[in-house]
Amino acid sequence: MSIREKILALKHKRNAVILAHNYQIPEVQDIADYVGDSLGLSIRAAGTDADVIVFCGVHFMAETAKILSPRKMVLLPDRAAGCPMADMISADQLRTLKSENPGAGVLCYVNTTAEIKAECDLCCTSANAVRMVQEGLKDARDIIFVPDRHLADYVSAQTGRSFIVWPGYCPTHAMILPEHVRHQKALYPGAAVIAHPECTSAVRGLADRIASTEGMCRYVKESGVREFIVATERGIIHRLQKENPGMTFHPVSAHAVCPNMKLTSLEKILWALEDMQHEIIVPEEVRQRAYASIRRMLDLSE
Ligand code: CIZ
Ligand code: SF4
Repeated sequence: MSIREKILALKHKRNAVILAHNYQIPEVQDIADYVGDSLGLSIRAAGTDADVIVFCGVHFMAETAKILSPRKMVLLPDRAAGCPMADMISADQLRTLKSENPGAGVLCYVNTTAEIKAECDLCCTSANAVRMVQEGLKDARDIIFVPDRHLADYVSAQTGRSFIVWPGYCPTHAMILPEHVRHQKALYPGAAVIAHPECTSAVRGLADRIASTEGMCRYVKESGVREFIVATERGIIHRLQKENPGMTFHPVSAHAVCPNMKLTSLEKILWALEDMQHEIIVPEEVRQRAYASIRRMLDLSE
């Protein structure tokens, strides 16, 4: 049996569902039941009757799935797959920031640990952050927004609100420089530049469209353009190319790679299903508070 066949047989036996983030390697995306962004995947998983969720992504994403599906077993194929941005703020640091700014509304990006979500009023993704600020926190005099200072800067420009920010950032998106965009634009003058809000403002300023990963997948279909320079983690190009075979996608830089997202392989998915590893545990008290901040976001998204 091939490794793919072994995975599919075990998946059936365990009544498991395999989720892959848009930044995963092609083989992993291709074996998944669903490919998407962190929140979309967690919502899909909660809606299935699977007993086991194999989350091919990074730790905070698997935690988000567990927060939404407490009775399902959630497995992360590589225990070391973390998100440096999510790890840039600790719950103690956030509690200190809150005590320094009493009464401020607290908004967290989905790229945070369950413990951080538990300390917040509201969660957001890069796709709905503007709406969360405009609707969810419209009455807040001050807003603490953690942990991504680039996303905060983008949302601030969109909403006209200023935030109490944390100096977190995504190392992968920070590696994308304006000269990379200019270089690719010179090579491919007919291509539209799509950039993730985790990019620096200098890079965002050169983009034709700023969007989350799911937003990018939608935009390329609607834009009427057929060639794109993609300023985010380059793994997404596999999905973009698969869904739009007639179009051309250029990574903004060969180095726009998240090493954590590349830790998952077919072998590790197989081992995860064989040994039921590595199980994500979120203490129930933390989970309930983290769930509340996600629930408020979902209620505002409807
Ligand atoms: O929420 C996600 O999945 C991330 C990290 C990026 C995005 O834009 O989808
Ligand atoms: Fe974290 Fe950036 Fe990797 Fe996403 S691409 S998991 S934000 S380090």
